[in-house]
Amino acid sequence: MPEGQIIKALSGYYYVHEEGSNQIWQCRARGVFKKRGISPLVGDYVSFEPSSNGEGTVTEIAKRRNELIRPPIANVDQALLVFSIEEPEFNQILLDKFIVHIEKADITPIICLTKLDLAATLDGIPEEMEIYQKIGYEVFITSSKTKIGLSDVEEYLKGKTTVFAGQSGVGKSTLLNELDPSLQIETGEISLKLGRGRHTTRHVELIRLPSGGMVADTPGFSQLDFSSIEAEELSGLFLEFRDYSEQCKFRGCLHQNEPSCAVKSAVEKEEISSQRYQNYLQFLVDIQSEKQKRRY
Ligand SMILES: Nc1nc2c(ncn2[C@@H]2O[C@H](COP(=O)(O)OP(=O)(O)O)[C@@H](O)[C@H]2O)c(=O)[nH]1
Ligand SMILES: [Mg+2]
Ligand SMILES: [Zn+2]
Repeated sequence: MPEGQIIKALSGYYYVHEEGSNQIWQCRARGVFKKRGISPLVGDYVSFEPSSNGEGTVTEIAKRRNELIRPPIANVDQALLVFSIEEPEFNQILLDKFIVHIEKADITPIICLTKLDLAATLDGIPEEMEIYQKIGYEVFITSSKTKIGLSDVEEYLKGKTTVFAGQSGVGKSTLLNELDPSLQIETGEISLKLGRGRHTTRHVELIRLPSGGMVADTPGFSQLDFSSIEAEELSGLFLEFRDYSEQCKFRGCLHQNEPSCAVKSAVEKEEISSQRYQNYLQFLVDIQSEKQKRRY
C-alpha cells in the first residue's frame, strides 16, 4: 500500500504527500479511527488506499514521535518561537509559557526575535535574550523589512520539520514569505485600534521550503493553559533548573517554600535568572490552583 505524510487537513479531508513522488492525494480517514477516538494529524506518516475516483483512504497511522494538540500537528523536530521586539511588544512570560509547552511535547524550542528594524537602536534588543542563549537555546534576531538574519534562520530550518509559533501579528507569515516568496501567505496589517494583528492563518499546513526543510505556519497556539502539566514536572521543563534540582534537600522539591532549596540559592547567586524563576513560580501557582478547582 502506498505511504506518505499528511501535509494538510481541511474540512474532513487529509492531503497526503506520497513518498517518493510529487503527488498529493486527497484522502478520507478510515471509519475505524473515529471509533477509536484517533484523528489523523498533519505531519502523520500514513498508509493509504487509492480509490477509483482518484481520492484515497488513510488506513494506517505510524507511531508518532511527538504531537501537539493546538495546533494539531505531529512529528515535529523544532518550534520556532516568534516574538517581535515591538508591535506587539516582547512578552517574556508568554515566551516562557511557550517554552514549557514545547519542552513538554519533546520538541526543541528556537527563539526568533523579529522586527529588529523597529528597535530604535541595538540597545532596543531585549537583554533577556542573553538568558536564553546561556540556557542553551538558539536565538535569532531578524527583520523581514531589512532582511537581517533571515539566511541564518533559513539555514537552521534545513532538513528539519519546524512549527512556527507566536502571537498574532509578530510576523510569522511575513517571515515565511521571505523564506519562500512563492508562498504569498496572507499577512495582517496591525490594527492600530486593537493593537493586534488579524487572524489570517486558518489551517495547519506543512510547506516544503526551496532551501529544504518543512515548516508549518499555524493559526496560533490557542490553548496554553497548564491542564496537561503536573506541578512536579514543571521544574524539569525549565532546563537550567535541572542540575540544581538534584541538590535540593527534599526529593520532589518544588522550589517554592522548601528549606535548603538549591534552585532558590542559585537564583540568589544570580546563576538562574530571577525573571525565569518568578515565571516558574507563577506557572506553579496556576497549576496548583487549576488542580484545586478540578477537585471541587
Ligand atoms: N516593521 C516590521 N514590520 C513587520 C516585520 N515583519 C512583519 N511585519 C508586519 O507585522 C504585521 C503582522 O505580520 P504577519 O506576518 O501577518 O504576522 P503573523 O500574525 O505572526 O503571521 C504585518 O503588518 C507585517 O507587515 C518586520 O520585520 N518589520
Ligand atoms: Mg500569520
Ligand atoms: Zn528546590
